[in-house]
Amino acid sequence: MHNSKSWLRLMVLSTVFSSTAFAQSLHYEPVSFSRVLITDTFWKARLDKIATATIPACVEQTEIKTPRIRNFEVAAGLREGKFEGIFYDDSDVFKALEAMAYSLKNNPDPVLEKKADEWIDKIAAAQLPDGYINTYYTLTGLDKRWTDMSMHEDYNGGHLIEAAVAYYQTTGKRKLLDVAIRFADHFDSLFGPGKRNWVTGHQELELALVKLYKVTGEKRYLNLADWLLSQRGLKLAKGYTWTDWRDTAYAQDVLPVKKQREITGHAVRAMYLYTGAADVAALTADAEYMEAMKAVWEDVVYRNFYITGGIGSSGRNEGFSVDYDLPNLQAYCETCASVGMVFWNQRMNMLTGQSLYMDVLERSLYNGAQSGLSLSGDRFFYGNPLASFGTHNRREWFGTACCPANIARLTASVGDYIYGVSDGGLWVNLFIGSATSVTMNKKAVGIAMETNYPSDGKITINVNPSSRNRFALRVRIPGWAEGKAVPGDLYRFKNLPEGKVVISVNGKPESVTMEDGYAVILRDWKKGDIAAIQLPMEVMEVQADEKVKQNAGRVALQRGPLVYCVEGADNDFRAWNFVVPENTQFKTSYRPDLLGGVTTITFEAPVLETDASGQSVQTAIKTLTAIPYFLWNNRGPNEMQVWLPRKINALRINPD
Ligand code: FUB
Ligand code: ZN
Repeated sequence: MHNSKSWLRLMVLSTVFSSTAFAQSLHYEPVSFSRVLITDTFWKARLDKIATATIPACVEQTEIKTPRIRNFEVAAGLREGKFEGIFYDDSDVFKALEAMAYSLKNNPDPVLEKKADEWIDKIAAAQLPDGYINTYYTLTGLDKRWTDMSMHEDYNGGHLIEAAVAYYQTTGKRKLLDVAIRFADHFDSLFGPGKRNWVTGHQELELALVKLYKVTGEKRYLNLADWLLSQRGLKLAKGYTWTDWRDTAYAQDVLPVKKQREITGHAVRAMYLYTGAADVAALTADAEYMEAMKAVWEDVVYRNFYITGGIGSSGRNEGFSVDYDLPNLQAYCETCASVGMVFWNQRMNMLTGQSLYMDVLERSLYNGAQSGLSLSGDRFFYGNPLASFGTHNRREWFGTACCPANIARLTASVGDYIYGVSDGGLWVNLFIGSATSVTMNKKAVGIAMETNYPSDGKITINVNPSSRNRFALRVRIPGWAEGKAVPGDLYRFKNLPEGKVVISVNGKPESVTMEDGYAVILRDWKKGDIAAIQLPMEVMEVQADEKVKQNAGRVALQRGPLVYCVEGADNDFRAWNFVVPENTQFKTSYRPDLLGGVTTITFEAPVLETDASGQSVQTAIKTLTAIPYFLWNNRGPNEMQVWLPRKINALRINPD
């Protein structure tokens, strides 16, 4: 890890090498989803499901089965009625719209676009002349608006802005963007230096205002985001109405953001806060934000992080409890919190150029977040436990329905996380079959990545410059490929991988330099060059720090970026009745027939069984099958475990 001095130095250097108007402190600027076409089997299949099942499910719930769109119609005077639902329900409409915007890029669909335009017309019609937009207060009493900081008016507005920016980027249509601008201007007219204080009860507007700044170039929005951050920790928040446990730590409001060093409270609030802070830090080069976020990030990843990339172990506050308290059965791990980890870690990666943040992002993306979505695309987990007695099941929807559209918008926007561009550098952060075109040294360069990752570890990157072009291809080498399970010591691989990372160009081994976890291939690239990377895809046994009591005497399995689990559906409907002794041999095989095509891990293990009468027990050696964790519960409610017992004392024949 870098100490704080080198952290600052990195920031200064990155300022010097910045490549775009908005990248003062960034090592690279990400290539937008709107310029990346996803082509690979893993992600294309998921994007197709988002288009054909997830978004239709969100539309049906939002428009027909729940009153979310009706609230806008009533607020706009298009129908009679009153507000129904929860005060933050508007946000689900906006998040669904944002997901539609991303999805329309990879899956153009005129019918869906028409639906989005219809919603946008209703939203625009519900906006008040002064720019205010919120169906709850419009329909229950405008005299109460902006009086209670916990009532999500600004959170809803933030999601409006995110949707508007995404829809504008995909379609070029401005109508929703203009609604968002009017809302932001309305907020700006009321709050800010010399105006009223506002310590939001749910962060979100900060990161959204930065997006609005980037798309409009209007500096007021960046200043407002910075000001919102600066409001926290000053004991100004007299406007929360929440009670008892919903204290200031819950909303990360104990200390000013720049002084924060520990993770506290509600996980989604925290993730959105630090994402916004990182965005502001990137544009203002504020070293104090950076210091704070680095410390808080370490507190999350070193002590409060699940192997699945999930965070927020406690259902009590939908968030963090005490260090190393990481229960498996009761793990809360809200889908939205993993989505937020992806947001925040991308910003940290861009700010530092260090691959370890992308390693964390990849873990959360492929495991904790994707587990929130069924293979069928229309069932969702709100919490993502790491063990089950067979009582958990994904659901069609929730009263508080933040997670479905959140996983939809993240998955549909996966194109945002793959490539980055800096002066003289093309960054490859994730291994996803895709095509894009970037500008390097003022000349166009076509890029096409091909891979079956995460099923196998071979990645080829076709580089097609319009003419000979000298630049550095910077390919992230995942920590796990070099034997480091996670940054810090919370989880360790039992052994180092036997395979090595191999890099070649045009079939010949290429010598590379390593910089902060990236293999840097600097050369004169010409049309048709192919860089190939082979990552070792061995089954790795993971052990947790002994301070995680819940994982004592247990082991988890990981292959590539995927964490595995044992699910009853593959193992005589039991997942608690076996042990994994030391020196167990693991085999892998690709099963095209299973769960849409999956690489399974099989191993021989002693299994404890009862006879038919249930009165005697016996052991047998059986072949057990493990599947990627994110795929569990696609065959109904089932027993499941990620952390597998080494010893017989942790074994349960019949856990319920
Ligand atoms: O408050 C809005 C959303 O509802 C939060 O982000 C989720 O955690 C859920 O509490
Ligand atoms: Zn959620």
